[in-house]
Amino acid sequence: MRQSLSGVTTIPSYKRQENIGEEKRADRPIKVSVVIPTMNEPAIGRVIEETRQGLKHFEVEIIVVDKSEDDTARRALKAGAIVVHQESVGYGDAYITGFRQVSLDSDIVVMMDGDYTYDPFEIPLLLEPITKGSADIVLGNRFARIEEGAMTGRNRLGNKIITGSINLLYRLRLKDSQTGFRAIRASSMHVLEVTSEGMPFASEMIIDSMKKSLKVVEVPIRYRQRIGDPKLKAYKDGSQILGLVIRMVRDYNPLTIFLPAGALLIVLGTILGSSVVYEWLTTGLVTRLASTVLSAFLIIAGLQIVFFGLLADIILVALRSRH
Ligand SMILES: Nc1nc2c(ncn2[C@@H]2O[C@H](COP(=O)(O)OP(=O)(O)OP(=O)(O)O)[C@@H](O)[C@H]2O)c(=O)[nH]1
Ligand SMILES: [Mg+2]
Repeated sequence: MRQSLSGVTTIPSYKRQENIGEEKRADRPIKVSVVIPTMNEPAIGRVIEETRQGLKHFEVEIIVVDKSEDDTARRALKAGAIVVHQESVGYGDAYITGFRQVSLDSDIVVMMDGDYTYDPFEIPLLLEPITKGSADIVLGNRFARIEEGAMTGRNRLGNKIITGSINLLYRLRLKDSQTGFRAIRASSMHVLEVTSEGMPFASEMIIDSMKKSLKVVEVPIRYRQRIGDPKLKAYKDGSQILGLVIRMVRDYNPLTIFLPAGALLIVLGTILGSSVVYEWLTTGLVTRLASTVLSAFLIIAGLQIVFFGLLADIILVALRSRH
């Protein structure tokens, strides 16, 4: 059986709490676990203090997963967080590590950067759709209230391309797929199987949520300029994220990629070949050898791609029905 993010099996061994929000819990307040990955974050103390204040009506645990060379861990500990040292490296790996530390009686898990870009007082906005029972995963849309200079033009463009691709391929209408401010119903977190160690973690989480039929919603949030140096490497992380999205579509729904790609080649081959056929029909001659060969090649390659997609789809359906 595969391991889920929590480190327990995908079917958790303890009682799942799926009724939160649908049925108000009279016995105890809702417990929120806030997981914060940090790599040299000077604002961490302030982030932790404001998180506690912002969540004063909830039971709270704050888990900092640290990979710093400075005294971030010490400051987080002083501010009252549970601090876990990250053995490996990477944004995704930090969350996988942090999720394993979440208490078994936690109801909702919040993901937040330690750089003060997100407003901890807005955490309740993320919790509301879950407590009301209308979502399993809530994403904070930064573009709703983004401050001047909070995101570079390059990152904004990269986000648009990645979010557009995810929307197109998974039939979603997200505005900000790369947000680091999220809330997840704890029972849903245990179901997710996300393994990306780097920044693609954020995209894989959305894609896996679609596979698991979890309800994902976006809420508007504010986004401020970060305090401290950015860790995101725009080109490297951006291309890794796009690669992941394409691989996941190929593996999960191959027809989405192979059908249009094959159809495109067939259409191009047919357009090119139609002039050759027209010439042959009107004059009885075939004079353009290169066009003839290329047209035949495009049509055959297109058909092969379509058949490959169909075959891959049949194999996937058969494999899924066995699980
Ligand atoms: N533990 C750990 N934390 C990391 C790692 N990489 C990034 N982080 C933290 O993850 C959070 C997100 O990284 P950021 O650099 O803020 O990335 P971003 O939010 O996409 O970019 P900005 O808009 O510049 O903030 C921050 O709190 C970082 O300190 C890592 O390898 N390990
Ligand atoms: Mg950040």
